[in-house]
Amino acid sequence: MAIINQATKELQLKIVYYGPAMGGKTTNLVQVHDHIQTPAGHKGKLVSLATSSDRTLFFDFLPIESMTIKGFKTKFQLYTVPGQVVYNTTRQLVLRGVDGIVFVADSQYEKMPENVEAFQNLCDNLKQLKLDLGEIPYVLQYNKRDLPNAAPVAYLDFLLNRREVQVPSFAGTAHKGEGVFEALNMVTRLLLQKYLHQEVSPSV
Ligand SMILES: Nc1nc2c(ncn2[C@@H]2O[C@H](COP(=O)(O)OP(=O)(O)O)[C@@H](O)[C@H]2O)c(=O)[nH]1
Ligand SMILES: [Mg+2]
Repeated sequence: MAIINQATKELQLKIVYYGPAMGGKTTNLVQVHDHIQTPAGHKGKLVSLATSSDRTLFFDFLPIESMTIKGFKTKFQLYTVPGQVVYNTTRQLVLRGVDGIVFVADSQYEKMPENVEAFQNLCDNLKQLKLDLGEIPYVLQYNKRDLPNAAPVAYLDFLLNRREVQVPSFAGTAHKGEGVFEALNMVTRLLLQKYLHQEVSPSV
């Protein structure tokens, strides 16, 4: 749920990168952080909470400031979740208050069970938070397209993009920056559309 601060005229939106372990979520955030164009001083620091043995133990966080809508300065906060099943509590915590989602799938054939499981886990965790994926803007990124064992996009769509009206999906090679801003720009566009059509009401 967007955080609206009437006093500072800020609209804060939370975007969570979700997906199986090692699919490329952190790589997406690193690329965004490295290449995003923002006015000087408006790019937050990329914070990683991780241990030396497992860089996806906790989460990564990147705040970005964007345009002004209806007099409100919009701020996006980008988070990743840990992929490993044992960290489901952390995933639920990170999902709390989510506004938009980039689901990063691993295109490799052998990762399909993990992709499907992560997507199901996303739906389950949202349900626990009394949220419904049908009401949250999200996009899919089919990452690791550069690998020889990448499954066809149509197959990934068949497995993961099953809504009556398909959501936008993007081919990604995140470590080269491909498909990273395409996915982020689309989810932010969907979010801004949603809030432009909603009356911004005071909640803070
Ligand atoms: N070949 C290839 N490797 C990638 C791609 N994106 C990320 N990686 C690598 O995959 C590994 C896991 O990425 P990471 O971002 O840590 O995954 P996370 O667990 O989802 O956060 C790292 O070694 C990345 O460099 C990609 O598009 N292609
Ligand atoms: Mg990670």
